[in-house]
Amino acid sequence: MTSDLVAAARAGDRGALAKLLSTVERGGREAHEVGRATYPLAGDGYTIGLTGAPGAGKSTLTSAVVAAVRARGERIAVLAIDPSSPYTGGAILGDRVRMGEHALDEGVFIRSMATRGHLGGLALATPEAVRVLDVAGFPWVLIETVGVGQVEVEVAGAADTTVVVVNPGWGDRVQANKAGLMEIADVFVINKADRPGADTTRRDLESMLDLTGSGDDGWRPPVVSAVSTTGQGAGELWDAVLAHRAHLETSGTLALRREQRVRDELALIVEKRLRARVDRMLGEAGRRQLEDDVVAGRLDPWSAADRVLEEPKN
Ligand SMILES: Nc1nc2c(ncn2[C@@H]2O[C@H](COP(=O)(O)OP(=O)(O)OP(=O)(O)O)[C@@H](O)[C@H]2O)c(=O)[nH]1
Ligand SMILES: [Mg+2]
Repeated sequence: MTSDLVAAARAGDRGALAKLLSTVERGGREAHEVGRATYPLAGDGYTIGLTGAPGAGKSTLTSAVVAAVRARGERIAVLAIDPSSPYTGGAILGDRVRMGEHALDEGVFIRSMATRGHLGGLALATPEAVRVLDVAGFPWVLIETVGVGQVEVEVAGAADTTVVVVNPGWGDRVQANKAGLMEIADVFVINKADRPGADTTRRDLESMLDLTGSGDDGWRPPVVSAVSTTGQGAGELWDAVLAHRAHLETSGTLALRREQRVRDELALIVEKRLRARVDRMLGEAGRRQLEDDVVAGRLDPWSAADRVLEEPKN
C-alpha cells in the first residue's frame, strides 16, 4: 500500500523511501498514488539545482557540499539525474565512489534517476521525487544534472536555487552560452580553481554580470571558486545558496516561483493525461491512418485534429 510505504519512509525506513522513488521514476498510475499521498504532507523543502557540462566536477562538488551541510547538522538528499543513462534505481557507479563517504550517514540520501531520453518524464518525476524526499524528512534536496540545453532549463525550472558549475579556461564556452547561463544561474561556481585560468574565467563571468546587471528580482549571481577534491569553497557555496534563499524569501519571489511551478505541473499532468486518452481513443492503427491521410494530403492537419477530438458518439 502506498500509504504504508509513505508512513514507513517518514519513520526513517530507507528501503521504503527507495521504493517510493522507483515508483515515481516509472510514472503511471502507481506514481500518481504516491503523488496523492505526498502532496498534502510536503512541507517547505528547498531544492537546489546543480548543473554544468560533463566532467565539470558536479558530483565531487555535490559530495563536498553535502559534507558542509552535514557539518551544520542538517539533513540533505541528492538526486543525480542522468538524461542519457539507461541506469536507474540506484547510484551510478562513478558517483558511488565520489559520494561514497556519505553512504553510512542516516542524514544523507543519494539516489540516481534516469530519464530514458524522455524530457517530459523528468519534468513530471522531479517535483514528485523532491516531494517524496521532503516528506521523508529531507528539508534540502540537491539535484545534479549534466547541462545539455533543454535538461538544464528543466532543472532550473524545478529548483529554487540554480547553481551553474564552470571550469577555468572556459572563457569561450561561457561567452557562447551567455544567454542561457544568465537566464538560469543564481550562483556560479568556478570549480577546479586549482587549475590555471581561474582568474580569467572569474573576470569573464564578472564582466558578463556587469553587462546584464541584476535580474528582474534584483539578485546578482555571486561567483564562488572551489576545489571540490579538497572541499575548498563548498562552505562558501552553501552560504551563497542560503543568501539566495533569504533574498527570494524577503522579496516574495520564492512564493511566486513555487506557485508558477505548481501551475505548470498541473498543466503538464493534464496534458499528459489528455494525450494518453487520445491514444486510447484512436488506437495505434487509427492514429497511423490519420497521420497517413495528412501526409498524403487527403486531409489537412486541422481537420485531422478535429477528428481526433471528436466526442465518441454512443
Ligand atoms: N583538479 C581538480 N579536479 C577535480 C575537481 N573537482 C572534480 N575534479 C575531477 O574531475 C573529474 C570529474 O568529476 P565529477 O565530479 O565526476 O564530474 P561531474 O561533473 O559530476 O561529471 P558527470 O556527472 O560525468 O558530468 C574527476 O576526476 C574529479 O576528481 C577540482 O576541484 N580540481
Ligand atoms: Mg556527476
